[in-house]
Amino acid sequence: MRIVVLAGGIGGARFLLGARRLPAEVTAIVNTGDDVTLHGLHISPDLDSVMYTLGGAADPERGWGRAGETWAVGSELAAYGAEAPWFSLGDKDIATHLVRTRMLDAGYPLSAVTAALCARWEPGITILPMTDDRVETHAVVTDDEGRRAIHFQEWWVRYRGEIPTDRFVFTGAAEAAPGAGVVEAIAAADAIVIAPSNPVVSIAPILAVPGVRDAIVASRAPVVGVSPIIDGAPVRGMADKCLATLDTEVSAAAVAGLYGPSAEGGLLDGWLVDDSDARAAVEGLPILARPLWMTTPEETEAIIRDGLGLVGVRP
Ligand code: GDP
Ligand code: FO1
Ligand code: CA
Repeated sequence: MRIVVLAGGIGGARFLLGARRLPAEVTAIVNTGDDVTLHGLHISPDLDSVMYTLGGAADPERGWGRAGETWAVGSELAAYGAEAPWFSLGDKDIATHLVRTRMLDAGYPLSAVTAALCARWEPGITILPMTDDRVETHAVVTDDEGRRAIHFQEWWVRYRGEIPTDRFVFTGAAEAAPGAGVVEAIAAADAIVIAPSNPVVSIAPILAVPGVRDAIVASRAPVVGVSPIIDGAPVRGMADKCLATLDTEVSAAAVAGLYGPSAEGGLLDGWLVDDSDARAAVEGLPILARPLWMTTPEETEAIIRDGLGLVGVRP
């Protein structure tokens, strides 16, 4: 059995810890809109959160970066007044970005670089960047400096989303192609699962790469999604601030509405909500309520099994 998971960073990574336990070949298609170049280094936060988490090397409290990290290089950069002092780069993490950047500069696509990095971490699943092309999420904001677009990382880390925000744009997405293996994995899937990742800045950029959404709609595999919103609130992160840019309510049903039921040209054949959202309803969409807290990989596996069951797939 082959399962494809659309995933962002920390939420996606925790979800994949459960997916990995299934008797299935799991392929994660991961958002790269968070990618940023700083100090000449190509940084891929969501790919790294997934790779480090599944490799048992992620910092458990932060959810991003490496456990047991040290910060010598970052403090030296700050002492020079180098760019983006608000973005912390750990020493161990920097080694990843050095290898990635060198391989990209040598002409390898990001997908090949990711596979090379994963050879060390043995994540137990296949990790595919959504695209090998450059796509960056930018936030269109208005403040004292007027209306301007800032990089997603500046919006997220520097401003913590606390800045009047019109919308997000996925720069480069319209010209991008699906990453190596992405369309093939979707076409060969027995089930496609949308992780409880941020719908606006983690899943939407993946779907914005031309060809990805079409491949999912064309696939014979059923699609089931898991709500990232529990009891009207994002569990962690800033999905509420992100949803506000789309004038979308912070609710499990509203996120399902963004993806849409397959019966109406959308993606979903089933949607999992938490027990606290048991009254959520979307016309034409089978919904199952059960606890959605990803407390352990075992519990997360049970969530996924229930989701697959809802769309008639038994791994
Ligand atoms: P990021 O890229 O690091 O922001 O991570 P993702 O986009 O993959 O996931 C972030 C989302 O995961 C947040 O919006 C949360 O709502 C969601 N999330 C985190 N923990 C849980 C959980 O235990 N259960 C559910 N259902 N969602 C969660
Ligand atoms: N998140 C922070 O809140 N502060 C940071 O300084 C920071 C640095 C950082 C470096 C590498 C990396 O892979 C991730 C990093 N993150 C940091 C997490 C990242 O900004 C976000 O959580 C995501 O891009 C949202 O998915
Ligand atoms: Ca992300």
